[in-house]
Amino acid sequence: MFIVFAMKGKNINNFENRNFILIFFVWSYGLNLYFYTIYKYETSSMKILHTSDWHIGKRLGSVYRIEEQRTVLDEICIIADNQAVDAVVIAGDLFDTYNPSVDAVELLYASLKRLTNNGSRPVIAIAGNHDSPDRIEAPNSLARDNGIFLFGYPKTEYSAFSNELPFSVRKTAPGFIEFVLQNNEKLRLIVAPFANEHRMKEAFISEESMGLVDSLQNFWRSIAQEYCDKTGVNILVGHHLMLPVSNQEIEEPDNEKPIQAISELLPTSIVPPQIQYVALGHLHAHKIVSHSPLSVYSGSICSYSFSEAHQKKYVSIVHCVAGKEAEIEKVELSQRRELHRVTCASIEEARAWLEKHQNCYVELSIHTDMFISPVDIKSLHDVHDGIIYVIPLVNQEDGMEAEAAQDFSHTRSIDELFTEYFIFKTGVEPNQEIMSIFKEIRSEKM
Ligand SMILES: [Mn+2]
Repeated sequence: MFIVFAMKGKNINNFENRNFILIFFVWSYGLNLYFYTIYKYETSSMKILHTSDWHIGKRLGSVYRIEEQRTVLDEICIIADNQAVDAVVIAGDLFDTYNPSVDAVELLYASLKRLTNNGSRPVIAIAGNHDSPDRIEAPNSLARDNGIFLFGYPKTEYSAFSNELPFSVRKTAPGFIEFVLQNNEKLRLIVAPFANEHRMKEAFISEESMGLVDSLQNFWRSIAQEYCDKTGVNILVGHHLMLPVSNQEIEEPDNEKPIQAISELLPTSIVPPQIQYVALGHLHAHKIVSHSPLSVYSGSICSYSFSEAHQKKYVSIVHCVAGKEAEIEKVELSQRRELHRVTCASIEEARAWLEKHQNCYVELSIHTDMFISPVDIKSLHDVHDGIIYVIPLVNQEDGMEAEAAQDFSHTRSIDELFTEYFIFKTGVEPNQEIMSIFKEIRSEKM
């Protein structure tokens, strides 16, 4: 007689907290029973939530969207809890400006704190090109005791410490941190906040003759060689333009401070081979830029310009097992307001569209024979609270447009054009004083 049975469970002692499968073989020979047991450990996978480009405090036109951002960040905290992630990584552009408002700062800190789930998981955030590196790092002495780790510069280093939290920081180096999580698994992060050319040169001054791309490659490789073996999960988090060499086409977000001009494009080939996942920030659309290693822009959390209208927004849930390739699933964010770019044939058609599509932001282009009157504009705003721009498309007969353009560029003086523009914006003619200021500025420029 021969019996095999298996059981699955969890091994909990001081050293291990891993899933295992036990397989029992039982056989008999005459009256003697023999037992044979095999333990097979399954390495459990680590789950990391990757998000970026929060741009807290960003306006759309004149609309301040912090309440919408509060709702979406609340949704992200709920996703982190429901998915029971082991760590959270935020890849830059936390704020929209160097000097965010007090309520933007409050919302960032409250969200980071909630993401730690009462200090039970580390939350790691880096500065993007919209962030002031000093401002991002300022709360560090308070933040780290709550499980929050903020990196503003390429060579920021934490000192190793252990405290009341259920995870610890075991090893650190400039631009590197290793956590030992609750289940004793190791999470290593190479941390690459955005740095403009000046900051890059400052950080890598001795290697300057090599060029910044080579310097970064050498810097990351030496970290990876020293700290990133196959006994832990190895991740690089960065706010850079990073692409496979073959794919140089890139569209940076509208109204974004471009980083292509001031920082070199980084090929994914410079990522050290030990790295299993590259968590990127800067591009606002979710994008997998490479599969080897898996390199992903998680995308912004809201649509921040009309070029992002109709884009879906996500956070990434990254499944990592030490020594294996990472996998991601994306979770759509549903609580944000949609952006729409709409063209209508008339005011009536625009009003009908607006009545049907509430709770969104709209850029409305309307065909009209003349400029749209203030009364009509008000009638649109009366039925919708999310109109950001109204663009009149003045119907012209064939050929008129070209003539008008020529008229604009050749036959009219700059003072005439300014007067016309001033009337268009304010409804009144500029007085003598305004005209003389305008002339003064104009002569300075010339
Ligand atoms: Mn950015």
